[in-house]
Amino acid sequence: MKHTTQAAKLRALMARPGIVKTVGAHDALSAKLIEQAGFDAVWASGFGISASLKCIPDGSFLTMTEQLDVTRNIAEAVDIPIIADCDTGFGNALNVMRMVQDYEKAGIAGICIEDNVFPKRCSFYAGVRRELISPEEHAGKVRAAKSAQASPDFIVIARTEALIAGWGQDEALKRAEMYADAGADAVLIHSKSTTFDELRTVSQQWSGRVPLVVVPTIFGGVTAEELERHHFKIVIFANQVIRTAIKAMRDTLEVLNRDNRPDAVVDRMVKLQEVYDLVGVTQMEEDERKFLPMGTEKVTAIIPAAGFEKQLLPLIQDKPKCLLDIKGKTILERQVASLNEVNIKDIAIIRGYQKDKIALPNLRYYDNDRYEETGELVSIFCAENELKGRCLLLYSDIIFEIGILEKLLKSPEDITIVVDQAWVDQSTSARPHVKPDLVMLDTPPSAGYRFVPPEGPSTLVKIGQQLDPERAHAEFIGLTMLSESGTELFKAAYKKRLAAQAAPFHEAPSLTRASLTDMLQDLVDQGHRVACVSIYKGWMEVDTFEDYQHAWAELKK
Ligand code: SPV
Ligand code: MG
Repeated sequence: MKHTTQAAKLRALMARPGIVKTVGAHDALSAKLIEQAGFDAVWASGFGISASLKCIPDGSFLTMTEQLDVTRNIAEAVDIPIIADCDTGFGNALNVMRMVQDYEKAGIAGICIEDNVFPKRCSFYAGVRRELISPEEHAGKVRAAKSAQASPDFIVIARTEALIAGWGQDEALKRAEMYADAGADAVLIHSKSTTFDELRTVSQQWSGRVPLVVVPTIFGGVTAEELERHHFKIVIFANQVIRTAIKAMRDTLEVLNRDNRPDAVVDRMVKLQEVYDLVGVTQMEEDERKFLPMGTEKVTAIIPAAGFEKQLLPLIQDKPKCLLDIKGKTILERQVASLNEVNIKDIAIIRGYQKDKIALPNLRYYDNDRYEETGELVSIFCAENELKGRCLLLYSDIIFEIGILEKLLKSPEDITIVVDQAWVDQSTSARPHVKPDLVMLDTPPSAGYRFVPPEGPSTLVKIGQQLDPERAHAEFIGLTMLSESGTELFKAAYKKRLAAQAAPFHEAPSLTRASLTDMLQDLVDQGHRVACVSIYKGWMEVDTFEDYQHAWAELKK
């Protein structure tokens, strides 16, 4: 169990040579930073927790539950051991027993209790009443604490406030001895002197029977090395982190208030990514991929819609093809509605011909102003910023049933395209103007109306418009899904070709004029698997005037 390990870790730190460097935290985040900075242990500070949790004085105003809750958060956030500041033990010796049980269960390595009367007051508040309980009573609390711990490794530190109360070094040393007698694993003799001199003298007189703990809050000039030379075993830098945090927050607020813009404090802030790293966003993303159902993660849709196709004139005289109206809705509006229906809200579109006409809200726009002399692939890479994570590449002239999209989104493959096997059954003369993107699969489908979707996806062998129709098995419908690594692969393959600039590029005269299908063929030729999800009808494209008429006839409003 983690708490046993934590207490054992603290014991091991105390057993090794050198001083144990401990820093005060007030919450899980500050504890994490302390751990990342390389300190040995965390002090869950009563002063810091009172200030940050409720903005109240360090005066026994927090209940044990409140203090323990924060301390537990701290313990859960880090792997280094926690020493919990437990003030007076939240009551008498019996309360201390329950406290030890609860703190130990929370994974705390050790606790520290002080001999102030309850309610305690922070050692450094000047004008407050200060009384100590009798050393016998505090020794009783120490005995109670030791008797209540479950693991032998759990550490009890006894703290005396005799020097703080002005009762002198003899009283402090006497109390420390009594607490060690009672079984304390270490003693903390607290001092408010502004120099180390007082504690140096005390340490020289200390019997050494248990290790000494020191909190150099007021005599801050002393170094850990010097404390180590005087046989202190644990040093606690108790409240420097919260005090510097307060200063940083103040300074930021002052600048924000003066300049009235967030960028005015940009040099004072960590980048958002640093916060993400601190709190473990990468792990969260990994877990999402591992444990959430496929197809529910964020997908970016990219629609290349730059091209101009003469054969559609005069239909597209004054608008790009994706804005053709079919029964009161443009193709693009229909596509966006379908994408939204499967929860795809990140949609990027690449405009070119009549670009100013495309102005739907909530889309991200990219322009390919060289649309006349470039192909689809160049258009897609105009939106290269969008090519990260899972991506859906979608031709701008197709309308499809939502089920097709749902089926595609479930694909676990890196690169998946949708192919229509109905093509084999359709007479080519029915659509004489069309130049379909034909595909050949590794497993020829069962043809005709006996179509049964194959168990798993088939693998693409060949794709293109110049494929022999006799040998083709299906038609690519213009929907491509890339997984996160599929997207990286797609980008890398394109970059590789860009560097080489071989002409022709598959069916295209050059890479510049290439279609997506040329790149898909290239991926296949490079040995990558392009999976094909098969469908049977349920979609249409608008490539010709006849297609457009057909769409009007077929589509419901
Ligand atoms: C605390 O951090 O709450 C302490 C240490 O008890 S000090 O405030 O320096 O006394
Ligand atoms: Mg305290």
